[in-house]
Amino acid sequence: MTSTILRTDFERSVAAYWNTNRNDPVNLRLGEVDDLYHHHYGVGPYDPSVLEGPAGTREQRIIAELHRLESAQADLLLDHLGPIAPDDLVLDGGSGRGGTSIMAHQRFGCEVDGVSISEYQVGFANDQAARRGIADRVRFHFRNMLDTRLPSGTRQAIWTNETTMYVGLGDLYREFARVLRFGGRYVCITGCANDVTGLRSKAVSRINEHYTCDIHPRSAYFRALTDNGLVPLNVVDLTAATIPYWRLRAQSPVATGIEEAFLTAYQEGSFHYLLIAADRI
Ligand code: GPP
Ligand code: MG
Repeated sequence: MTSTILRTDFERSVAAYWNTNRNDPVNLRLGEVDDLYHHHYGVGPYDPSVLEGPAGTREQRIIAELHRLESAQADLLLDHLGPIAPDDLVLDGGSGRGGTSIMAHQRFGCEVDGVSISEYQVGFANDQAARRGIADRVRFHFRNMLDTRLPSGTRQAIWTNETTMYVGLGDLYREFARVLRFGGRYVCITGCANDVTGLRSKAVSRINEHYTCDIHPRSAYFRALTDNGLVPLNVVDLTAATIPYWRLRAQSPVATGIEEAFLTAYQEGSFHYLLIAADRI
């Protein structure tokens, strides 16, 4: 069936991955801690005591600690959005199971629209908003972030939390520049390949293969932002801050097998975990 939401074979294969990846303890068991379901990684040091102590509670303590680091990552992203008022509208590009969107509404009281090309994720995230009684303020749509169908110039802020490796950056930032207001803020957290070490390393290629994504080089972000009137304000290298998350995850009962590729890529310097905040001019 042809769809105007899913335009290419690549997008259909990405949607199929997220529509069928429904039994993912690394995300569901973490989300069950406080009903915030994330699809991104974590930052900050972990408490090493979770790996010790009573065996009966160890597993749950590791899960809770991984979840705390993932929520800390989302909080850090929200810290960079600038002032957001309750009557502001914001957009979550690639909203997953809704975690960052719900946190944004809790913090700012703003209205959030999230878009995802996975109908399963959209349904899951809308259920979360309904269960919290905030479905009138936090809405998730089965839409493509390259074509959000939101009115032009209406958003005070937009973020992408580890989703830009699924799209062409030129197309993405053209659309974001359209829907942001003048002076609105865009925040991106992403993993990107290091131009200085060359093209994709083996470890970065393994990550691409694992998630069916296409990790961009660092240079591509700044070129596409500048080309579309998005002027970087803050660039934060979070690589050192995310390594502890991967070390803890590698020792956890929810490890998926991709942990060593991330640790290798970050430690060899072929890959960076970056936050970029930019203003629409
Ligand atoms: C996944 O989060 C995030 C991505 C697939 C994007 C790739 C990110 C990079 C920084 C390269 P997830 O929470 O669904 O992954 P997992 O199931 O492994 O926890
Ligand atoms: Mg995860």
